[in-house]
Amino acid sequence: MYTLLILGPAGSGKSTLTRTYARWLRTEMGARVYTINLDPAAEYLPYKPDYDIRKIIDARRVARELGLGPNGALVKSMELLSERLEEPLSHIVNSEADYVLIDTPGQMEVFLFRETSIQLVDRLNSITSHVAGLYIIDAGLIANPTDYAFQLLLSIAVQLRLNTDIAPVVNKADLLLKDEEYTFDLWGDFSRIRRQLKNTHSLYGEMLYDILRQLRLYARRVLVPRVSAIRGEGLDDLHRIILDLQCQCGDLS
Ligand SMILES: Nc1nc2c(ncn2[C@@H]2O[C@H](COP(=O)(O)OP(=O)(O)OP(=O)(O)O)[C@@H](O)[C@H]2O)c(=O)[nH]1
Ligand SMILES: [Mg+2]
Repeated sequence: MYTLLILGPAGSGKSTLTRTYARWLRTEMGARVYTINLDPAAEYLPYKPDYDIRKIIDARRVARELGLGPNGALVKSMELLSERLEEPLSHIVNSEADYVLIDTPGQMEVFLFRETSIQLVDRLNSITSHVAGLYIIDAGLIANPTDYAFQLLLSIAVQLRLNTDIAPVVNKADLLLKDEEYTFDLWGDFSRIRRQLKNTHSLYGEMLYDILRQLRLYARRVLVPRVSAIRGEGLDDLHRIILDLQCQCGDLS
């Protein structure tokens, strides 16, 4: 049983990718897939999850009952999730699925910065054979090299935080221009971005320049797949990278 956490900033396409990749795994791979919505504040989901946390924790109800604002309610919901983690976990065990896709909360920081995310990963590691994550980068947010570098930096930060392999994935590839300047090969892109940063002569540029040098050493994946969750494109490449994450051979090509 391979568990995949779908992580990323608000609106990057986590839920749409959960829907599309689950469908692809079922139809193309004949895999048994179990989808989980872990966002207690989700108003609308583009798919029907097999397990929905809102059945036991609904952020809007928490807000009403405790007189909290939207963020306060989400924080409280995460505390409640920590207490009731065994419930979704028992469903995962019983599902006997090949792949478990966990669609995480839109407010990424509320999930990541709290103990809940660490507890979840620890428990998933004890009940499933492999746990990894995707960090979804919104193609609409990488118009310039520093923005792209910053997103890659965040994906490493998430990897550090969760102590789990995380692969960055660019979603909404349908929004990328045809003459896109990135190669989506980290080695090539890092070198190019660093060259550009070096010429900016700003403290920010210099910092990022140095950080990128380190980043090259720690990036778990070299190739960044580009997908369009809405069009269902790029899923073969995505799947290959997800399988590679399982490989313990250390080959990052
Ligand atoms: N153009 C384009 N839009 C997309 C793609 N994937 C998702 N979207 C759109 O991006 C918006 C957000 O998609 P969601 O799947 O809800 O994103 P999310 O990360 O789950 O959002 P939150 O959970 O609210 O943080 C929706 O309007 C989607 O239709 C894509 O591949 N291409
Ligand atoms: Mg979502």
